[in-house]
Amino acid sequence: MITIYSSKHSLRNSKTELYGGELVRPFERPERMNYILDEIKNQKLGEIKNPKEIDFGIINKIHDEDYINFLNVAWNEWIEEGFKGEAIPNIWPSRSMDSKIIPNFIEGKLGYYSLAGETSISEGSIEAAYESVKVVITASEMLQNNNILNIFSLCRPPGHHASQNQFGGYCFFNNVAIAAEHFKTKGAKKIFILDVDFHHGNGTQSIFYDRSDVFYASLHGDPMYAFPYFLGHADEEGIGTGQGYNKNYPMLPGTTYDIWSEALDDSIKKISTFNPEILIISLGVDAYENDPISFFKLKSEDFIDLGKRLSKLKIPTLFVMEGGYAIKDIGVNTVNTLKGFENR
Ligand code: SP5
Ligand code: ZN
Repeated sequence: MITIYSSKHSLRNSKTELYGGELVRPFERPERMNYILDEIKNQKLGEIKNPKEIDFGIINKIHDEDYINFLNVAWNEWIEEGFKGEAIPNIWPSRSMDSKIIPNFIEGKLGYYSLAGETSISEGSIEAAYESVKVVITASEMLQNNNILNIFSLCRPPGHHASQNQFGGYCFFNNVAIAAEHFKTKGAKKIFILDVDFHHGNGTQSIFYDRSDVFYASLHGDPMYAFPYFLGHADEEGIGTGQGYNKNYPMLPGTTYDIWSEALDDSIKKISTFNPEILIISLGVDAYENDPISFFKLKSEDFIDLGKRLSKLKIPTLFVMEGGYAIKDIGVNTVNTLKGFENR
């Protein structure tokens, strides 16, 4: 399997994450990529290629123009203000003051355009987010043009929490959503996005919630107990034309592979029935038993089985990296999934 990867992900190197009342080094850190690259070589997954230049206009099909403009200027506005730390939102248009008026001052804008406060914006963060889009579009084009059955888009930063107009959960641009839109502009009629990251992909769900051409299904920690807390319940099934094209499998703390794989098998039935031209996997490996911020109990060998089950569908598949924070094991867990898929 070919991997698309850019070393420029390292431009995203924020020093702070608001966690447990402290500012800690972010769980989502550049070294994650080293462990994955090492394991790709170790298990001889295949070639690693650089992304090509792309037309970033595709981002506008998913994200609002004012949101993109905000991301482009946020860091500069923050430092021009003389703030010493990284840009962390600290106020939101929450339920009791649900204003649609966008403030002028950077602090207000950060709150308006964020859905969580753990993701600091730092110098280079948004450049890295653009690079991540380059990676996913390059991979998508290769999958579609070269008539291959699978490809790995080693994206960083991740994307599935980013909505039309909000960042958070370590995400700025929604890479899988942009890829799905790209496939559509190139003629695909139906795309299925299966999200196996431990966290619910609230951004991806929200982007496609009213659409029947992109089916979104997610296996994740029950939002009663897990980030992003405010989306991802089982009764969220889509709206309007999109009714019936969204499927959530929230699962409880301590969930092991026997339970998790039942949800997986159900989602695989949905994929078969929907019969998409392209399958996109939001591949986070934070369902792993030793992940520091998650509560599922998947073992490294379970990821091989995950890949194997997905491969039985025989649909051209784009794997896109999302989360996974048990740093030393994320390489094994990621490549196990991909190898399991290849050795169908
Ligand atoms: C892409 C991705 O996986 N994003 C995840 C973002 C999660 N950020 C919030 C983390 C809060 C963790 N709280 C867990 C406490 C239990 N130890
Ligand atoms: Zn996650």
